[in-house]
Amino acid sequence: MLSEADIQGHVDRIRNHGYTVIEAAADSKLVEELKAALLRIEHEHNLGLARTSFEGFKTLRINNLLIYDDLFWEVPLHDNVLPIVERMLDKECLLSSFCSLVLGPGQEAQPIHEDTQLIPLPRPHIPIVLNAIWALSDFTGKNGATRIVPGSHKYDHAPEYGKEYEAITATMPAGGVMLFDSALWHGAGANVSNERRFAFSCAYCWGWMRQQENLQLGIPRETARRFPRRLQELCGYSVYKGQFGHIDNHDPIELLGRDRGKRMVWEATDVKKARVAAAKH
Ligand SMILES: O=C(O)CCC(=O)C(=O)O
Repeated sequence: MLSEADIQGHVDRIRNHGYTVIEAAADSKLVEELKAALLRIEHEHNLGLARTSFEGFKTLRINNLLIYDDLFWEVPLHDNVLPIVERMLDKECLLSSFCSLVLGPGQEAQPIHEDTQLIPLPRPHIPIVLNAIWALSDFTGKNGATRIVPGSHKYDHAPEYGKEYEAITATMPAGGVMLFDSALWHGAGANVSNERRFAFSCAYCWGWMRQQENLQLGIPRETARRFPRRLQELCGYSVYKGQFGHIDNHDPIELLGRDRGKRMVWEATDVKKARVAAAKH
């Protein structure tokens, strides 16, 4: 469990350097179980390798992970990560995407990029997406640990696609999580080892943004009904500031059988006014 000082320390490092590493965020039991679940799903669903150079021809990416195993629900909600995200964005943040990143031996280095570089905002800008790379294997210089360019989240431009940049390698033992501002220049390293590098990418964005994965349509309603409420909210069954995301003035969480959700801002304003007036009499 993170202390107040831990949370602030991580936030400061992300603001200053663009990234932080949460050592031993996940214990070894959870890491082994998550890895086993990935292997089981890969075989049960006969999932194959990615088909683009960006995603990696020798990389297994399983998108929309929450539909495959209830164990994965723990990842976006994890106590050692989510409080830092909520402090940097706010408590109405959303899960943007959640996928596996399993780099096979022989996988070439991924081009250096920003995750949000296609969004036409002038740079530098406030953090809009935070990406948590979960190491489920020891991340080493040989098996493709993520490469990062510290401080690049403050640059006024995005990297040129395919160009080589000086980068450091984010090595960490399994169980570690590197949490970074998605404007940080980064990319998976080359896997020149004989083993697969297991990882997750679990990205969060503001509640006023479009999520990278369409989780409301991609996750069957019956699956989302079984999620803990916080995960339902993270997946978009929520309204930002009582305004963005409503359905006919209702909070979409009600679609999942929950009691009345958040009031819309216009209704909440009247309720507050009435309360103040009543208190005066
Ligand atoms: O696998 C990694 O280490 C990073 C992957 C990544 O940055 C991406 O696919 O956008």
